[in-house]
Amino acid sequence: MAGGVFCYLGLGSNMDNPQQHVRQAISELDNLPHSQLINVSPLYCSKPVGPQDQDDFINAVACLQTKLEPAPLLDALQALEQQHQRVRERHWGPRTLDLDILLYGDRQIHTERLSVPHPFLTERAFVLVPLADIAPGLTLPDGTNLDVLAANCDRNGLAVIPSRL
Ligand code: A4P
Ligand code: MG
Repeated sequence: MAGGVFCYLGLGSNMDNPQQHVRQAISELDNLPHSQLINVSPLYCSKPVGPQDQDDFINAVACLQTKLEPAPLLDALQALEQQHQRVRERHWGPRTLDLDILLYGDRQIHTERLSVPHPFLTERAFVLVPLADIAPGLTLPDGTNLDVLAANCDRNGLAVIPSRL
């Protein structure tokens, strides 16, 4: 597949072997229709943001080039979450797989289902650091420099998981 918009997706899991959920989701993203997986950050271990009575998370960021419009892309990502038996019990609670659209090219989207760029993108080290790994020098749609945000964020114990290779 040639062409399409470069999107950045956040992956997160803190249930039932989180590394396996994230690694499997990466290969599933590679198989999405009208899309091509371009790059993936290392996996990171992060302390939960929000409720603290839950396990640490595994997080990563992937770059996908896609011809899917934002709403069909969200549908496809939510279908993948369902394949991972995701149950929505409480907001920001434990989950087997969370797939967020962080950036969709340089588009700014505000619909009932979608806020892009992701509203908490600039506040979360577990997003900023892996995003800066695979998109150094990126300028966000509001003109902010990603590298500056990533360099200055509170990492709160964020740690890279050594590659299995
Ligand atoms: N939605 C709106 N914008 C987007 C977007 N850009 N990407 C809507 C994806 N979905 C988007 O999401 C609820 C609704 O958000 C969706 O139906 C979609 O229409 P959800 O995944 O069902 O619920 P959620 O994930 O609990 O809520 P939310 O607000 O998406 O939470 P976040 O921002 O995903 O945060 N701590 C660590 N260390 N690592 C984590 O990954 N994740 C969260 C969840 C909290 N704490 C964490 C982590
Ligand atoms: Mg989510």
